[in-house]
Amino acid sequence: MTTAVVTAGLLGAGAAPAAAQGTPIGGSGVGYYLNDAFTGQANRVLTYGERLDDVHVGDWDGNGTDTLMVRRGNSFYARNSATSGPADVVFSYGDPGDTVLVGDWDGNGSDTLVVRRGGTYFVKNTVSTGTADVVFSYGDPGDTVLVGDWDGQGGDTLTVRRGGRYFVKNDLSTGVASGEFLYGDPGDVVLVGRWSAGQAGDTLGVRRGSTYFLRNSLTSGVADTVFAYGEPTDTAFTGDWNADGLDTLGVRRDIVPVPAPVPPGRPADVDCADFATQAQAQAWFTRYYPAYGDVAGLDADGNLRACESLP
Ligand SMILES: [Ca+2]
Ligand SMILES: [Ca+2]
Ligand SMILES: [Ca+2]
Ligand SMILES: [Ca+2]
Repeated sequence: MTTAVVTAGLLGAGAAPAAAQGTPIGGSGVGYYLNDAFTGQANRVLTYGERLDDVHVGDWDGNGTDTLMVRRGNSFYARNSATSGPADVVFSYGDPGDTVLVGDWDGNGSDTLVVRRGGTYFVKNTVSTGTADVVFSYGDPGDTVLVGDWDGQGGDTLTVRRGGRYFVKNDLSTGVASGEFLYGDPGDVVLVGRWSAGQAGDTLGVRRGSTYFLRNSLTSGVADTVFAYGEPTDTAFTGDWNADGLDTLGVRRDIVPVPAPVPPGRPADVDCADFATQAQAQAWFTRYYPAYGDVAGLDADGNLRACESLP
């Protein structure tokens, strides 16, 4: 691997679509809080799957928005909208114990799966059942890898992480890294995304508690954007929820699952005075919002937080 440092703005501002992170979200829970901006407040709230599901993020239908996919064994359940509801696509790939990564391996704008076995990667370019389209090798079998469009030329490739050191590769072939740099601390939780319009491809961010430090180039240096989001116990992930080409944050939270099925008919009318706390009002709102919208008028300003005047 080379020791060359990747320079900022190498390729200028590209129009490459943002790519979701390639590794599973991790964590547990059925609650997902997505934010289209680097602010503290979610603007999309949904539930999906079951609390112990393995979950991936990607643009399964190539329409520019990233959404969720649940994995159970070697079966995959993808939904194409960032709302609560059933899977749109169900298929099988690999074996139940395989390590799976998500990316746009052929650069056509839609995300699909790679099964990783050691240092060998089995690429599938459609979200469908079948055999691998491409097989390649990279790095060492024990390496931690990140997926992204590092050069902004379209198409996701791998970066190997060893502690706080990153080895970027811009094609899906065996060979030396294209660049190498240091960022953050060896133990940091790392996120991948295209955070700003001025950067060509994907770069890194690190998470410490509920604070996020985003860097807009694949170089060593201080963060360009620092913000707080969610709770330290949340599991964080990234994606482009609104198809504007920029990746932002989402968190997975272990909320009390929505009782299923939602009772038929319009739920009994309530107002903010019926709840002692904002959390109680929010629980009611979260339960009924997917099926009925803000039927009780608890969210006057439309930010998906109910009865914000309550303690
Ligand atoms: Ca999509
Ligand atoms: Ca693709
Ligand atoms: Ca690329
Ligand atoms: Ca976006």
